[in-house]
Amino acid sequence: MSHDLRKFQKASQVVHAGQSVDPTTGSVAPPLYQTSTFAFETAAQGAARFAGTEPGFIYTRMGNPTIQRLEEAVTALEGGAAGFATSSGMAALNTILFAFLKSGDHLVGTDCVYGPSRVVVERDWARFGVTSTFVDTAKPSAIEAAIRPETKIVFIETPANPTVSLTDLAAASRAAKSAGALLVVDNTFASPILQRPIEFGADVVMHSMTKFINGHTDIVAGMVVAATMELSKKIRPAFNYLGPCMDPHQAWLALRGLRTLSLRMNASQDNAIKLAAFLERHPKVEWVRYPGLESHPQYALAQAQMDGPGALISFEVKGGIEAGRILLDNVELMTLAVSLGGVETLIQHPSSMTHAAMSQPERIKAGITDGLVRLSVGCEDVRDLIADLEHALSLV
Ligand code: LCS
Repeated sequence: MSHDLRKFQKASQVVHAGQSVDPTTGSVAPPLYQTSTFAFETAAQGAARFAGTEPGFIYTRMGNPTIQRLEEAVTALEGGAAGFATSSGMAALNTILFAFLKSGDHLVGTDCVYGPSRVVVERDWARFGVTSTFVDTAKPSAIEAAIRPETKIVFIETPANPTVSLTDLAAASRAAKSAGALLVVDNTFASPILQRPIEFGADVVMHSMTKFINGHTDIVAGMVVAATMELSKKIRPAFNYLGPCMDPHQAWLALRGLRTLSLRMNASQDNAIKLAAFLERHPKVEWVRYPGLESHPQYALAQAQMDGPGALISFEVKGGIEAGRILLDNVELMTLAVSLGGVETLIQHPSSMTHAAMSQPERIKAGITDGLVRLSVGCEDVRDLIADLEHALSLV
């Protein structure tokens, strides 16, 4: 059986969440149940499992012991009631929307979410009659103003991708609850090490586990965590019928990655704090946005709702997009690639890459300027990272 995790510190929790010694072999590492289906002992047992009157596995799309360990681990870290591991972060988001929305419903969202998270709502869910309003949720009054009688979901990302602007979780929860809507929070940037939205009233938390939770840039994965069993019961049929499940091997890798989440997050964050300060002092840098800098407009909120400012920095080089290109083309240790939250430092240009599918006016309104550069700080020695940026900036 898993330990009662709540009495332990976060670093201990990530090592032990969902972990138990295999009772048949004593294996300390989790067994990999690479199977699509599970045999029933009798026809009556199969029928009972389908009827839900007897616990047990049926078919991997609906549940698998390796995947379940990962679901239990992330659910425990988030303080939720039940989790659903998905093949990607986008699968996690679409599972939530599939579970809770129907034609005629409305969603209020953070304007600077991960580009495809917004595009799929505005373009694809719109084809099924779902309307949406994306606003600057850094202002709680903007959420209240956008809510309509038919609003069913308030969807926020905090810190947001790529601007690292924050949304007040407790205020967003109050606004959603007063309208009878669910608060859905994308917690990818913070991970449960730094922020647990359910503590502030979130109903559903989602992750792209491709990022910090797995942390090794070798799988794509997602997770949905429901705050209550009642909400979980609504997600379960959507999950079973939409079919966004992950593969057991993917779950096994994500579990292995999860064990070092606290170590990696702390190392990356320590580096990010130093890099943000370096960038802020650099004469060729126009502006820096990082929740750990006092210059961040929501520095106080970061201190109140997060256990640390994280490892994502956005900034702009003087000279805008052209200067930014020179920087991106001249880093050596850092890798020019999208994605984030891995052990290696990644640098990318959101307006031509991750957020290119948004229109330029929408990007600008959401604070994603053409020259914005996003840095996902990894676990290298910070002296090497600073030297890399120093050299690339000297060529601008
Ligand atoms: N939510 C956030 C905050 C994300 O950053 C991403 C991916 C997703 C959801 C989607 O997750 P996926 O399906 O990729 O696992 N963000 C990416 C990024 O910033 N660069 O490449 C992918």
